[in-house]
Amino acid sequence: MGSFPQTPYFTGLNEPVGQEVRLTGLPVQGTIPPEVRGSFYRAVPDPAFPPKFADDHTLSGDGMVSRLSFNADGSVDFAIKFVETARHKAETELGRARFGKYRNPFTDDPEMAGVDRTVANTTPVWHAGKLLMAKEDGRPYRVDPLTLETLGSYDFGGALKSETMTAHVRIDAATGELFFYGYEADGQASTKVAYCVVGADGTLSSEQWFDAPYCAMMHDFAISQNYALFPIYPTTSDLDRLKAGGEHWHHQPELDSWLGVMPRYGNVSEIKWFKGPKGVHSYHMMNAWEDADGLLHFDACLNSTNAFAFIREPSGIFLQPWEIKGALTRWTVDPRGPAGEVKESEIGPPGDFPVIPAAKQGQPYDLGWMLTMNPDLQGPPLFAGPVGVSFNMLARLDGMQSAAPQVTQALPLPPMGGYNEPVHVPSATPGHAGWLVMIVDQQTGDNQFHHECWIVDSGNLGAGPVARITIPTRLRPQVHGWWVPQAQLDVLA
Ligand code: V55
Ligand code: FE
Repeated sequence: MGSFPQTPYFTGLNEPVGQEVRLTGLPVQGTIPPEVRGSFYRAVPDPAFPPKFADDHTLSGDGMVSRLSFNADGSVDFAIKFVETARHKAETELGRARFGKYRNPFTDDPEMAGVDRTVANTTPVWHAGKLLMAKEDGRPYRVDPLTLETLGSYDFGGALKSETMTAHVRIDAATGELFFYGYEADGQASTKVAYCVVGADGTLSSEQWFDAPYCAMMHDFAISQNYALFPIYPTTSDLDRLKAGGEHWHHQPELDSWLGVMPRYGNVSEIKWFKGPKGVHSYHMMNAWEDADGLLHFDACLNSTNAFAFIREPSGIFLQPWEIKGALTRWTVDPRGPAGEVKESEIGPPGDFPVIPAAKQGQPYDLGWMLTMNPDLQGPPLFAGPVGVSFNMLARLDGMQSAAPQVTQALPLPPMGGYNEPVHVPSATPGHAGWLVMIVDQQTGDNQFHHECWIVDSGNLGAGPVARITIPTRLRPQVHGWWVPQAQLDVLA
């Protein structure tokens, strides 16, 4: 067995851990609000074996599912376990990597042909009493939410035709329906996109396929009360490049971006494609919503190019981090009129990992939170994650329905500190905006890190965490998380 490449994607906080851990009764400082009762699930990529290619990166890591359980008696337990994907099993059998480059099956060991190569490493999705570990290049794996045992690849009881399901789903809180899509739905570099609706009971009730304007990395989408919105940014794939052993993604700054809009219960033939600016890219949307005049607003963490250097550089784009412009950006369209261009306005800071209350999904909303960089940091940031640097400031935005939302509160971290994406836990107290729960990483020395889970009053960020739970084991950066209230787990037991 070789060793891990000594690149930023495999060293420092990104150094592989690969240990399954279970810890009970974690040390708690402060007071855990009684409303924070349930489980915080996290998806953590962690390569079990050194990659076949030295230029591999953090998106290829084997999915681990982690659970922080906030128990009725105020204690907190921690567990992390590999998702036992077909790929992880095949590699564990020989004790080495058998799959090649990120999303390029033509670089795999020949005997792996036809073996599911997804690593299920991006989002733990909770819906209809099932926990699915999702990654956009394949179907999700279902895991037991209590034991974290892997139950197998999941296709909605045989109903799903698409070969892929996004890691970014949207749930309408009022109807309980799950909306998702899968892109490259019938194979590598395909333009086919499957748009799916799942009832509150978990039944896949609709799957319709359409063609994207080109094969793009469709990482996230949005719903509003009446529409489904599919953004297309010019990070593109190409079958000939894949067959030649190249990268799955190149960013093409000369191409237009697009926003596809259709009635969310309509027919895919009704999609209207609104044109956006050339070359831009977003990983995550904060929300989409309709105003009183029927205009449709689409709020995304937009960047001037793809945020990942390992996608830009093979595309021939060489930029310093400070040359990349970003802002929470609103695209407004009239979904009833002819498809034209989006109307664009900057409405917030640069950054990513937008969070809103689950109840506001697809609805007009007032509040949002996101991660950003502290412009006044007095020291080095924390080097970690796929971008290379962790976000070090949590920001709250107010007035999201206005033309000029404002950052009203912020919680910066000290030098060499970084946030993982928060989850929002609602509060039953009228007027209380709820809690944010997240892992905070702090570098304390040369290759030494301290990890805590923080609970922050989402209406009083400046006060700092109301509770800090130490996680006394080495953690790798998370991608996304999900909050499941205790009552929804109690019915399973
Ligand atoms: C992202 C993450 C992925 C992936 C594609 O954060 C995009 C964005 C963890 O895997 O495969
Ligand atoms: Fe994501």
